[in-house]
Amino acid sequence: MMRGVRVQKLTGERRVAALQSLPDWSEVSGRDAISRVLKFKDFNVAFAFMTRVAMKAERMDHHPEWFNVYNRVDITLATHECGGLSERDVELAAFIDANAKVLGATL
Ligand code: HBI
Repeated sequence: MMRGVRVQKLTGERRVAALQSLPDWSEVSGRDAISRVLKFKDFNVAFAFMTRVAMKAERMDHHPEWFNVYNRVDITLATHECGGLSERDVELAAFIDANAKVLGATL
């Protein structure tokens, strides 16, 4: 669906506005990417969250870099084909935030 479409790297004012719309995300040092750590009640809830995000990622053809131990999920978002942040990262981050909220994430 989005495969093959040229992805524009976010720069300047558009990048600043995107980061302002995602206050729970941090810029990764040393690369143009954003990250967020989430904690859930237990592994079951964390994995339910990951399943929702995985299905969204598959629909978008846009995949998180993530790490899970028990109830914790560390997520990094970047767009490899543009070597930085794109609107795809912003869309996936907003989806992650909405689902984290529904599933009672902390941090
Ligand atoms: N996921 N985060 C991320 N960044 C990409 O550039 C990316 C992806 N998933 C699939 C994908 N690119 C494909 O479009 C290409 O690797 C073919």
